[in-house]
Amino acid sequence: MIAKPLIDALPSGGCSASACGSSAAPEDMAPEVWAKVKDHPCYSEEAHHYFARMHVAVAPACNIQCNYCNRKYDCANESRPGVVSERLTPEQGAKKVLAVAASVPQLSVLGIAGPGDALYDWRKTKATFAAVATDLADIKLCLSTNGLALPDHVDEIVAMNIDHVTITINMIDPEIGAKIYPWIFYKHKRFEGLEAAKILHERQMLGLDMLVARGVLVKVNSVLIPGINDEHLIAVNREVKKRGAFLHNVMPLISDPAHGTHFGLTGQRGPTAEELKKVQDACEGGAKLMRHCRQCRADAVGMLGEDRGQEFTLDKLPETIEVNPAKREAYRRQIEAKRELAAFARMAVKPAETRPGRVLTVAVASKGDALINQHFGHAKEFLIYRADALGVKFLGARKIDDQYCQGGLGEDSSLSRIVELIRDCDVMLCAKIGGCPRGELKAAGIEPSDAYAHEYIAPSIAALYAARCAEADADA
Ligand code: CLF
Ligand code: SF4
Repeated sequence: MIAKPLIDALPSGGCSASACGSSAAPEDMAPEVWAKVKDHPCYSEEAHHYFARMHVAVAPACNIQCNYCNRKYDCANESRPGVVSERLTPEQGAKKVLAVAASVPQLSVLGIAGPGDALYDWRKTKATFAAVATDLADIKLCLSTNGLALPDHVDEIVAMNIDHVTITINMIDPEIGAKIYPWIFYKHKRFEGLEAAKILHERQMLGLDMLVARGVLVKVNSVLIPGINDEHLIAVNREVKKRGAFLHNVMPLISDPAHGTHFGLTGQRGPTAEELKKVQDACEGGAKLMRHCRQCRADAVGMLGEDRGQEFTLDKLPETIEVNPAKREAYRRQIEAKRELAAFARMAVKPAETRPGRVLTVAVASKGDALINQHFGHAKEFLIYRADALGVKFLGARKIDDQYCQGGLGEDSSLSRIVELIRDCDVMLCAKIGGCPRGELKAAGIEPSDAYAHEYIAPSIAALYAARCAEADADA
């Protein structure tokens, strides 16, 4: 539903179709790969505008120790450290998935990411997946592992149709690994230091090779630990690309003494946003980067920017749950129609005209469907895009801790934090904004605009970029 005036306004400069949402749009990949990722919100940036995932914490045991983990909490490799989820039996986990599927039509993926290691605790992971696969054929199964036990389970992973596996790979040099992993437990024996890191590295590489050979899509998560593996992650990126990984997700270490981890207690800090971006940018050209990860809660339910876990705790699950497959199917058809329109909007953008050196950084308030459709005051996150002569590129999401509008009133302290959050942006696009925040943003040098309300994100930014270039040309 891209507006005609917007298409007309589209630039001779702007975004090339392949650059808009480039990392995951259908026009950018082989049809068989697109078929696998098109409804996985983590494996496709495009899909994350439409589909939701959930985690169930059914696998508590772990076979290694990471210096950024405290076992009191869930596996920090795929969930925000310091968040404890409700531990579930496989039966409870499967029941919870049914309950979510019955009321969240966007739900397309069940991920098991702990609270320990999904493969070390394979019996429980498998029982949960088996129950869900029987009841809900339209749910994709996804798991995350540290990789140590992975080579032992590849056959079963393939047999169970699990075609998305994440391996956390923080190093390919065991000397660096020894600074991250104090010990591992392997073949009924505890190994420490360099020996432990060597075994872990070999098992991770073997597991990655085996999955790729069997056609499973592998995402690699790497925790960026300043001073330990920051430079090294570029070599990790190149190595996992060489071995066929589909996606590389460089995540910032979250380190807080209150979490009681080794790193938290010894003062190891996490990276700044600039340091993270620097490493991500340096990795460009290698394995494709995931930039839309939200470092989920361990009991995450909903779209990636959402936390609906508290709506589905065990005590809130109904006795009997009925999932209506026809209703879910109808919803998917609606989504397909929306994405066709979004794809049309991307295709409508004409190739870029070179405007060397001109860059526009844009913050967008969106509540999904790839549209600029969120009010400024209700935004819980901003999507950050960069437009330049090469096109429009998604850079990542920034979370707003306290939304501006609370109980119908604007909150001044939240406003100043929001302004700080997007201070490096030139423009903020949203569906609607009031006078007070508009003034504050302007005073900070950020142009607020609701001129593209309910339009598609990428083509709107392309049009805006072109308009800015034209203005600059006229002034020159
Ligand atoms: Fe969960 Fe991970 Fe599967 Fe996604 S999360 S197991 S691949 S279904 Fe996604 Fe969350 Fe980032 Fe993980 S946004 S933390 S990458
Ligand atoms: Fe913790 Fe996960 Fe590392 Fe195990 S693999 S120690 S649960 S972060």
